[in-house]
Parts: sequence; structure tokens; C-alpha cells
Amino acid sequence: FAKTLNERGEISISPATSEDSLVLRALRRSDYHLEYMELLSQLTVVGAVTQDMFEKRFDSMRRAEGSYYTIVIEEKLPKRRIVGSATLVIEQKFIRATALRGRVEDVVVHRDRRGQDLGKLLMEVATVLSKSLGCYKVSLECKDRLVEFYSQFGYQVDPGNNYMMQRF
Ligand code: 16G
Repeated sequence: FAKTLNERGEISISPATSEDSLVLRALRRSDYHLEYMELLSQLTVVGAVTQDMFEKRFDSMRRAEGSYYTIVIEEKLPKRRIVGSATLVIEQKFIRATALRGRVEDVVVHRDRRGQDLGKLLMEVATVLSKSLGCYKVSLECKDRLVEFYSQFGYQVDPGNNYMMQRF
């Protein structure tokens, strides 16, 4: 990532297939107005999230300093909207001499922008960030069909270790 941030904290990115209308940056409180929830709805159920709910959650994530890093891709033209997002969550541990552990969550690219390596960019940034923040490991959960995609960034299915959960 040799490119530098401009005064708005944005990095211009230009996939081969488009004009230079995309920037990479951190999530902002005002992104609710840039169709952020519509984007997340292409990943899973979002429910009815009002602007107030979004802002409260954003503020609470920001107060948990050093815990949530949401990276987004904004499309400037023809219409400003968020077309990609990934969140790196940092968990603080007692083990391993008070280690940090990363989790990559809610990776999504807008259906109109798939096939342009934007997911790759988000994953590379989230993964490099987890390493540079000092995480001893970083993990993610994904569907079988995405194992190959995530393996290109160094993620591996861990034999003998199972992902277990229950839904409420
Ligand atoms: C996927 C996501 C996870 C997200 C979940 C939502 C990645 C790498 N994994 O597992 O972060 O929270 O889907 O699905 O993006 P759910 O609403 O069914 O839990």
C-alpha cells in the first residue's frame, strides 16, 4: 500500500474496468446516507435500522477504542454510495501474554461491483491491518464455496478445530 491518504483520509483506487471513481477509507457516521445498510443487506438480514440506531452503534464502536476497524469502498460516480465493506474486530485476551486476536467480519461487495477485485482489496487491507496491530492470529467464518477465495490471503481451514455456534 504505497498510496497515501488524502486530506479526507481516502485512498483512490481504480480497477481496470472503471473510471477513477472509487476510494478506500474508514467507515464514517454519515455513511448511513450512502446506502450502507443496503450494501450489508446483500450479505445477510439487516432488519429495520434507523439512522438513530446506526449512529448509536457507530458511536459505541468508536468508544471501544482499537476494537472495530470498518474499511469501506465508496463509489463517487455516477452516484455516491458505499459499494464494499469489511470489518476487522480486535479481541483483547489474557492468554499469550495479553495478546490480541483479530476477526474479519461482514465482508461484502455490491453486486454491481463484483469481479473487480474489490473483495480482494478489502481482505488484503483487513489482514495486513490485523498483523500490523499485533494480532497473534486472525480468523473468519465463511461458506464452503468461499474457502478458496479466502485461502489466497493466507486463511486456512484448521483441521481438528471446529467452528461451533448456536442461534438465538
Ligand atoms: C458471514 C460473514 C460474517 C457475517 C455472517 C452473517 C465474512 C467473512 N463472514 O459468515 O462476518 O457476520 O456471514 O451471517 O464476511 P448471519 O447473519 O447468518 O450470521
